[in-house]
Amino acid sequence: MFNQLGDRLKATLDDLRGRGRLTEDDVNKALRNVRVALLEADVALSVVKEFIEGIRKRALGKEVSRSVNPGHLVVKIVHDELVELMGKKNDALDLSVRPPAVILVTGLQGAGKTTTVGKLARYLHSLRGKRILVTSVDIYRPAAIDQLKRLAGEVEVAYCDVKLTDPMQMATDALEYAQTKGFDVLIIDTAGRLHVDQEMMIEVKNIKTAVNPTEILFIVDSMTGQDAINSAQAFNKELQLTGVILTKTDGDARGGAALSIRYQTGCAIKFIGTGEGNSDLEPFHPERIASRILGMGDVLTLVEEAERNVDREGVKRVARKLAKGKGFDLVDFREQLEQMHQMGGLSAIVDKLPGMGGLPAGALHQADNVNTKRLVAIINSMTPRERAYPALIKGARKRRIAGGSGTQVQEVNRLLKQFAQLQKIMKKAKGKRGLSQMMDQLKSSGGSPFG
Ligand SMILES: Nc1nc2c(ncn2[C@@H]2O[C@H](COP(=O)(O)OP(=O)(O)OP(=O)(O)O)[C@@H](O)[C@H]2O)c(=O)[nH]1
Ligand SMILES: [Mg+2]
Repeated sequence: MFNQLGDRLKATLDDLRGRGRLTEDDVNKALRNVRVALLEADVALSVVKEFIEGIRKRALGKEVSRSVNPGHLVVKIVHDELVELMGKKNDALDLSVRPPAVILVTGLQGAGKTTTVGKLARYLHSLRGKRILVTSVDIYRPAAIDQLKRLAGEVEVAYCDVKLTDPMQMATDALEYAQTKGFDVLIIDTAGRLHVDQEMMIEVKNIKTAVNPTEILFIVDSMTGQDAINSAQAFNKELQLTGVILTKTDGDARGGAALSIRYQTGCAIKFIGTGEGNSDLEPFHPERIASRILGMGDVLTLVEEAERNVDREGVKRVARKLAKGKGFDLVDFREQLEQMHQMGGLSAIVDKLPGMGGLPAGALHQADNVNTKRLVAIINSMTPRERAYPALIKGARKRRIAGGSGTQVQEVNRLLKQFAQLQKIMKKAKGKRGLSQMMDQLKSSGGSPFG
C-alpha cells in the first residue's frame, strides 16, 4: 500500500530535506506536489485541502524559520499531520466486558468478512490467548458456513454449529452457547449486504439488538477507494460502528481509503488485511503507517511481526553475532530465509526498515518469488566451509551445488547475489549499533524516527 504516494512524497520532501533555508515559494511548491500526490492516492478533495492547509500554517510558522534544518522539520510536520489524519494512535479492540465479548462483523459482499473473522480469531486466540468461538449466520450462500468452519479448523478455534433458522435466532443461540461454555469472545460472521437493501439492513440491526455486540466492525475492501468511505458512512449511520477493518491493502497501490476513512467517517481503522493467509492481519498504527509512507520504515511492526512469527532465539543469535562484529554467513541466511518466508518475504521486511526504500525493489520481489525451499536446498548442498566463505564458490563448486540440490547454476548465482545484498543490509544495520539496539531505541522513542 501507498507505493505511489510514498514515492511522490519522498521525492518532494527529499528535495526540501537538505535545504538550509526555506522560502514561502519552496513550501508552496512542495505543497502543490503533496496535494497532487494525495489526490492521486484517491483522497477526497475536501480532506486534501484541510490537510495541506494544516501543513502550510505550520511550515510557514516561526518554528520552521528558526530551525537549523527547516527541510527536516517540514518532513516531520507532514509526518505528524498524516498521523493526525489517520487517527493518532492505534485503536485496539475493546473486549473489556464480562465475557463473552461479542464481535459482530458486517460489510458488503466479497469485502473479506469471512476471511477476516478467521484472521481475527487467530489473532485473539494465538496472540492474546483468548478462548474464541466463531459462527456464521450467512444463510444465503450455501458455502459460507463451510468456509468459516474450515477457517476455524485452520486457526484452531471452535466453530458454533447452530441450527439453521433465521440469522437473529442463530446469533442468539450462538451467544447462549458461548455463555454456557465460558468462551471469552464470540465472533459472528454475517452475509454480505448493501446499505440500500433495507430488509438486509433491518436483519443486521436485529442481530445487533439481540446480541448487544461489544464491537461492530465494518469490513471493507481498501481497493474500492472513495466507495469504501461512502459505504462505511452508510453502515455507520445504521449500526454505529465501533471500527473498520480495511482488507486487501496488499493489492491497493493508492491507499486513499486508509488515509481518509477515519477523517471522513469518524470510525477508526482497527486492523488492516495484508493478504489471503490467516496471519495476514496487522493492527493499524497511524504513526507507523505515516513513517512507512514517508520511507522512514516501520521498525515497530517489523519487531512485532518478528516476535509473532519468528523463532526469537534465532533472531537473538543473529543480532548477537552482528553486535560482536561477526559476519552474517550463509547459515544465518538459511535461517533468515526460513523466517522471512513466514513473515511475508524479503520485500515485506525491507519495506519496513528505515532508509531501505532505495534498494532495488525488483530484485527483492524476485527474491520473494523464488521458492524458499529451493534456496534452502542450495545452501544445504554446500560444505560448511563454503557456507562460511561464499567467495570460494566458483564454477566447479557451483555446478556441484546445483547438481546436489536439483537446481540450476543460475539459481546458485542468484542466491549468492541475494546473499551479498542482504549482507550489505546487515552491515548497514550494524553500523546503527546493531539491529536489536536500534529497535529498542525506536521502541523507547515511541516509534518516531525523530525521537
Ligand atoms: N489479497 C487479499 N485478499 C483478501 C484479503 N481479505 C480477503 N481476501 C480475499 O477476498 C475474497 C473474498 O473474501 P471473503 O472473506 O469470502 O469475503 P466475504 O466478505 O466473506 O464475502 P461474502 O460472504 O460472499 O459477502 C477471498 O478470495 C479472500 O481470499 C486481503 O487482505 N488480501
Ligand atoms: Mg463471507
